[in-house]
Amino acid sequence: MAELSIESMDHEFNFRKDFDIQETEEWLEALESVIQARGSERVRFLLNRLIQKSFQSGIRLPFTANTSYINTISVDKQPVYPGNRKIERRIKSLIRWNAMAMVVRANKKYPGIGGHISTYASAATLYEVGYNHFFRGKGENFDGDQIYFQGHASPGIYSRAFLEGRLSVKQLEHFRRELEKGGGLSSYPHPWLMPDFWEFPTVSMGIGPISAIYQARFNRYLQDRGLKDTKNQRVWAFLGDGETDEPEALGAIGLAAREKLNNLIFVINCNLQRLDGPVRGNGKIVQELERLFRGAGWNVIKVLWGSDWDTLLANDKTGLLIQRMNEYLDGESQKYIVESGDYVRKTFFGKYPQLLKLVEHLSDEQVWKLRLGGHDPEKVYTAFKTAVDNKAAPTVILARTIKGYGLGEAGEGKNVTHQVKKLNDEELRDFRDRFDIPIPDKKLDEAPFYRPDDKSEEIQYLLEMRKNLGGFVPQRKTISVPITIPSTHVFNEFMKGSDRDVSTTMAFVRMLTTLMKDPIIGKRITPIIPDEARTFGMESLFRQFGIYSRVGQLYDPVDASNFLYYREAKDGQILEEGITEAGSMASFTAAGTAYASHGIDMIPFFIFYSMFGFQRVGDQIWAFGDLRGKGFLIGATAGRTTLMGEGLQHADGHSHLLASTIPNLITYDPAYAYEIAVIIQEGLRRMYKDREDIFYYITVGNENYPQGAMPKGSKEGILKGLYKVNPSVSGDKDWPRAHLFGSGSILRETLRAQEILEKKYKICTDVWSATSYKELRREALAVERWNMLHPAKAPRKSYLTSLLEKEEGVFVASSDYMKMVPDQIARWVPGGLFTLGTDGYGRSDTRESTRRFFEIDAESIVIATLSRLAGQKNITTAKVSKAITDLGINPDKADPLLV
Ligand SMILES: Cc1ncc(C[n+]2csc(CCOP(=O)(O)OP(=O)(O)O)c2C)c(N)n1
Ligand SMILES: [Mg+2]
Repeated sequence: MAELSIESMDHEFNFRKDFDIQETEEWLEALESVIQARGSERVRFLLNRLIQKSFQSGIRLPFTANTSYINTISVDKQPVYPGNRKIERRIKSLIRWNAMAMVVRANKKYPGIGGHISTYASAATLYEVGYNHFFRGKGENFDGDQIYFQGHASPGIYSRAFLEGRLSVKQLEHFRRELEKGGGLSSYPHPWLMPDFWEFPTVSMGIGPISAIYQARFNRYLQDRGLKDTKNQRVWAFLGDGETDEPEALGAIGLAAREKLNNLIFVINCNLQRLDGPVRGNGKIVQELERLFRGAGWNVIKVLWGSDWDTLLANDKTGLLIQRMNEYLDGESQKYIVESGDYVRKTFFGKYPQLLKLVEHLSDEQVWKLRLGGHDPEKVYTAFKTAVDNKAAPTVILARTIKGYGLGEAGEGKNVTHQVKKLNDEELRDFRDRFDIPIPDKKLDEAPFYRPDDKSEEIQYLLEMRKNLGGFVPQRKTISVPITIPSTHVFNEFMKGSDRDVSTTMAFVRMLTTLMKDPIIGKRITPIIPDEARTFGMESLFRQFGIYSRVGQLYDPVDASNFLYYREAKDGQILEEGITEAGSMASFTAAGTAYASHGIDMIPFFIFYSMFGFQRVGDQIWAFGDLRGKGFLIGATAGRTTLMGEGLQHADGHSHLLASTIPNLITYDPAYAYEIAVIIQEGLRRMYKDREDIFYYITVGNENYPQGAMPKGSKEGILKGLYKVNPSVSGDKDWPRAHLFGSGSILRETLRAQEILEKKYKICTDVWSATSYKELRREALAVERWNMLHPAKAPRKSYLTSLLEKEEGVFVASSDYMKMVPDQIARWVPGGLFTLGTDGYGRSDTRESTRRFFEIDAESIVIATLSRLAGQKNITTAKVSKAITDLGINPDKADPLLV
């Protein structure tokens, strides 16, 4: 027998091989009588015993995590619908209309401005049942549910807010034209752009679902640590079926089940289509998702068929209708939407002639209109109600819908529907008639917005329902009472420096530990680590602060006798996420936005291998910026040559370049513990006291060296990005002059170069610590721009210009990052800046060897400096040639960028 898929195995098993129908009937009758007499618990028990017995007898049952392609909840388990179906349908129709009109009007006026009609059209019932009966708003004593709306459904969400009286016609008119006078509406959910409205950016697919999972988990963390009562808050995540192909979308579903997050509900809108075409033309996306979620341990609710199908299913005694439902492909299913009722009758029901009888009383139109589950409010309500009542696990609702529902010829179910932005007159008329919108014919071509009077039944009903549920959603509110940040003395010990060799990572960990002990902010600090604590020397935190675990520690840890044992605890403070940077970033997001989503300041520190930060989870970091998140990203084991022996997949030489792309991210590449202390202290002040919507990226290295003492008056320079850390010591005023910029551990190479330059080549050399090229550039650009726009006013001077304008000589920067990083400020440096950096893949080797390889070590800095001086005719070229020989530099070695 050829290998069979799970579905076909199922169906072979059930139907084709039944050579003793009578015996089957007897078993089924017996089962039925147990159901009647003893109930489902007993049935479960007996079936499990039978399976166990079969297994003992060597019988292997086909594995399937699937159930049949029918609704999970049977009709008899359906609760009574609590709302007024008729008014709710009217409201929904109006929302559908205005959502469509927003996109159509915008594109009529500005062709190409974009927007989506078909996504909301398919999801309208899912959202409306939620709005009228489930989504709880932020009330007096309750912070409401956290709802992740599907990004492309935004026109529908705006359209509802319009009916609720929260948005004006003008705002709707300015959908996707935010620069219009009076403002407009952003294309998708962006808290950065609409900070009082949107709470969670979701439009980069996959980010919504993973964020929602970790949000639900973080709510538990707040609860278990006694920081906030979040017991009744639920997290709803709405996503597309196509979106589930994003690794982030399903990558963390195991965690949600393991943590028994019954406060989490996924609603997957299974319209079977994505942008280009079907999600699984040759298969069944719902079944595939069911397998994955059930396998992971979720409560799966399929909402596939509307009430119209209940009678058909009840009338079918052959089992063939379910069989037909099981076997037909998504590609076929999509075709039924664009074909006629006659086609559906012939090909869907007609495949098994017995099934034709089931629909013989229905007209072709009625056959075509047999409604799907996701468009039937009763079925959707049933699923949502079951989900919120579920106590054991997270729930996923797989709701079968039609993409572009109601668009008819304009795109309903068609492959192009995702891109439909315009409707012609006839299509508008059809849409109006189908949803019964009171727009007269003569106005139709304008697709005007329509909102009934405030006193109308519809508006009254909708407002009443929202009032019952605690207020409008979405609504973003921020904290009113900020946390007090600790005073300077917490950081004092780091200002003096140390003779002992210490890495900046070790210094940072010590600082973090001190902060975690602070009586006020200590509890709010959330260290997040993706299985690298030992790499960063953070294992001491395990015992002291505990690793958060909802169940505590149910086993005796293998290292229990050690002082620093692996301690899991219910009130543990550390989020040890395991090997998932994406998951850790999602936790960082939940914590860093708690000030808005929970009204409580949390201070997350996400400490990661710097190479697996920006280039791995960069999009989530971008979303964090959009979210106005607060916190510290710590890129540890940073630098392309500072991390020894690891080589090209580990050695980060570009995270600072990637970090420079995030507008509200403040980045630093500090060399000394005191610099980190100054930066963190300032970060706490700016983010948590002054409430700036910024966050921090700080790189720390694992090279041990004596930590310098903070030079007097250097605070401003540390924060602004550049200060003179070691002026020329033995230099003579008449010697040629040079300035060396160094950052992170490469500052030490710069200091060594200074010594060589002064002692050996009589160059008067100053060394500067460049803590942040990004900060310097940002300020210089702002000043430059101001001067450009204010020609008649006295020009302003940037920090960089004021700092360097009186300095003479050449400027050379050396960095453990790509040359582009220091190059960011080159145009404001007098005479230009010559940069050494780590462009290229590099090698795994020692620090010394890789620094020579990349030409960023002291000797290379010396050559670069002399070469610049020769270029300015301050020294002879012969002197440079001699230095190349003396310092053992091979002038013909391969360019590290290319090898
Ligand atoms: C990461 C990412 N890749 C691509 C896109 C572009 N995109 C927007 S919508 C869409 C199709 C969405 O399909 P589905 O998830 O099924 O949602 P539906 O509109 O069908 O509900 C795509 C590819 C995106 N927004 N994010
Ligand atoms: Mg889809």
